[in-house]
Amino acid sequence: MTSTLSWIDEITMEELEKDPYPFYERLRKEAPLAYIPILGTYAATTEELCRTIANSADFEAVITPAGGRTFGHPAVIGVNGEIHEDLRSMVDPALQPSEVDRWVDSLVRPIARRYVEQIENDGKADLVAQYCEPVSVRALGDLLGLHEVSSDKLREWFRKLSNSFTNAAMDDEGNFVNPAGFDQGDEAKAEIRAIVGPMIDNWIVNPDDSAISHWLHDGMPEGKVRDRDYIYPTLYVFLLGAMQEPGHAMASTIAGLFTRPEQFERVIDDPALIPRAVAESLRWTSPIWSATARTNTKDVTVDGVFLPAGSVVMMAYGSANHDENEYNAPSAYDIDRPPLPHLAFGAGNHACAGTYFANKVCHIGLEELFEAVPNVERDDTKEIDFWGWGFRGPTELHVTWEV
Ligand code: 261
Repeated sequence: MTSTLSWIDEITMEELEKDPYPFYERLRKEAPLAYIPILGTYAATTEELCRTIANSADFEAVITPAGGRTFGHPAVIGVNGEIHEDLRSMVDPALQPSEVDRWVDSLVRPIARRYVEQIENDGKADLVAQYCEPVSVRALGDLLGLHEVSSDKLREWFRKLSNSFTNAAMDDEGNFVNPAGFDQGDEAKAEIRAIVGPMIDNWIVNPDDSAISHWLHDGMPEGKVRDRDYIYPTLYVFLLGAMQEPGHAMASTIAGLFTRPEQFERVIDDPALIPRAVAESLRWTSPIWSATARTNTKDVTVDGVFLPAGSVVMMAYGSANHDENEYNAPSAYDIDRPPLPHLAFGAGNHACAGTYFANKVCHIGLEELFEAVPNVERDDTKEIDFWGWGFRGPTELHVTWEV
């Protein structure tokens, strides 16, 4: 299947990964709901279409082809009805704001302090590898109960799962262009099962306060636990998105602030501005840029486009968050813009379960960093390269400071 506009047929995954914004800007103008041959799916690219489809009774969640190949079934992002309700009832309790408020500071602040201490006397760092990613994975890793798994191993897992999940390129016959791209995801999953499996064996007989232990036991009849094969796909969702994206969000916030030195100075002087700086960053470079999808349960026509029942529509939230009809100069990072809602955490009944926790991790992480090294500066000798179409953020963030 080809699209009606020939330029849409020519886009490559490499171009999208390097910089999806020009392509999606043109889609928003000329074909806001379009079939994208390289993805083998439709894409919804404006704020209105994403919000409408995410809340529509004619659509339900579906995992993308490469996502399904990577996570298997039943992953919480790709199921509906009773299974979705059960998986949300499993993951939601620990992530309720009132619950998170009870422990998030004592969980995350010491972690942030520990990673700050490892760099604060160096006068320079790559904040992605040495701070944002480690804080992100350690916070969630400890919450899940994966204390024994090193931060470097958790970073390796999310990277392998992420590369596999976004290995989306499809040919005209509906086959993956690069099947070997799933090998690293398979490798990560095999290792996850080898390491987490014995931990699950233990949690079955010795429940504790870790999230995975609760996933096994909560809401189950006396003496019964959820089957591990039922839990694994949703654990992979967490080990990818929930591990990677707070790190992306912190790094993008710092990169955004580097584009506005005067705003950066205000945030350093007044940490109360950090939540605003993070919120604008989530709009500006949405970490989950285009990774979730919906399918229509019957034939529908949306925005003049006929979608036969069972079509797959990717939600390009990173594009919706640059919608010119919603945001003035959307590609500018600006903490002073009107704080309009954004779609970085999705919408509807599949909206992110971890919104509150993820924001807290970012706030606390940046508070501790800016408090310890308030004179942090961008290392101008190094580029800041953003990468990713499914998930997006700076690949490295080199900074210096006077010690
Ligand atoms: C925790 C959210 O994780 C994901 C979201 C969307 C796609 C893949 C993910 O792992």
